[in-house]
Amino acid sequence: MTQTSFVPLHPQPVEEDPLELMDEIEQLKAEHDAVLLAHFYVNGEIQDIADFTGDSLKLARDAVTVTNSTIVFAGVHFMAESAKILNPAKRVLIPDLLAGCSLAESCPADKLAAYQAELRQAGHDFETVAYINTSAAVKSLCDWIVTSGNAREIIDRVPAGKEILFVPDQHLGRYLSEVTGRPMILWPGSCMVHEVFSVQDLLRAKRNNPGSVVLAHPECPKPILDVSDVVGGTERMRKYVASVSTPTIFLVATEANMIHPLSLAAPQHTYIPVPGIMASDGTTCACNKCPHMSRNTLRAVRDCLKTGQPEIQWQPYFDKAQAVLQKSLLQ
Ligand code: CIZ
Repeated sequence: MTQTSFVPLHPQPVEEDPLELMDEIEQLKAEHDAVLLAHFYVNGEIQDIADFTGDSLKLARDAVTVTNSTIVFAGVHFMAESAKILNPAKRVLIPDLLAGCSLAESCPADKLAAYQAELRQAGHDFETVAYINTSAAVKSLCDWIVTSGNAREIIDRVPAGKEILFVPDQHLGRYLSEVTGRPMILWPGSCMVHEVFSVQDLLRAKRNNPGSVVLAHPECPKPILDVSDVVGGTERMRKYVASVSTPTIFLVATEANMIHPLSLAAPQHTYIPVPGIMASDGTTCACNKCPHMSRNTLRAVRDCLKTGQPEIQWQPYFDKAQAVLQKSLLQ
């Protein structure tokens, strides 16, 4: 009988010890004068070894305070791009260049420019407010940039006589229009993670967890927000749970990795990711995990520090985007 050796169809990457990877990252950071920034939506193990964690607003503000020559941004592309735009002299690395964003993809710069021209032609006198989840090319076409953390404050700065074109998240725009009382023309984009929550499952979860409190991100559609108790971005969620001392069950309608910083900020509570409780076999469903954020692995962080790639390169439209980002996030 001939001996055949087993060849896997797709070679699997060799498992690496997470603790060794963490040590290697620490060493490479020191060697390359690098600092690691991690968004609340990346894997907890990366948040644990980061120098700074937070939402886009906090991380953009942290990035301008660092003295290191290299910034590694564990997040998605538009976040690393914003860090580069605000720190042109620094080298900005992103662990995986393919870490994109469904919202940013829903609003290409050429389509936005055409729509703005159409609106002007039709006599609209407006300013364009973009959610930070947009490409730098889109930011360069806008008057203001908002994050979930500063949106109300920025919308108050848009002159009262102007209409507002809000891009790209229709749900966040609708919510902001309601809370600020400013009518808005909405771009029809949405986030693939926040779109998947089901009202039925959320109501069932509330019934199964008497006394629970629902935290929802304003990127969720209105029917979810209508049955939620606290609506806010990730930093607001974190501050909210920390302000409650009585152990509480929180049902969390946002990216599932957010449970990590919430548990660190207020370990006395129980956190249940909203879609997780609806899986019929009792396991956690992964549909509330952003596939782009998940590209940030310890191995990818290590490799980008080791090779200096992928690096965010300065683009001609960054100059215009810089002025908008600075006035919106730093002033
Ligand atoms: O602002 C951010 O970082 C995003 C995208 C969401 C949030 O609420 O933190």
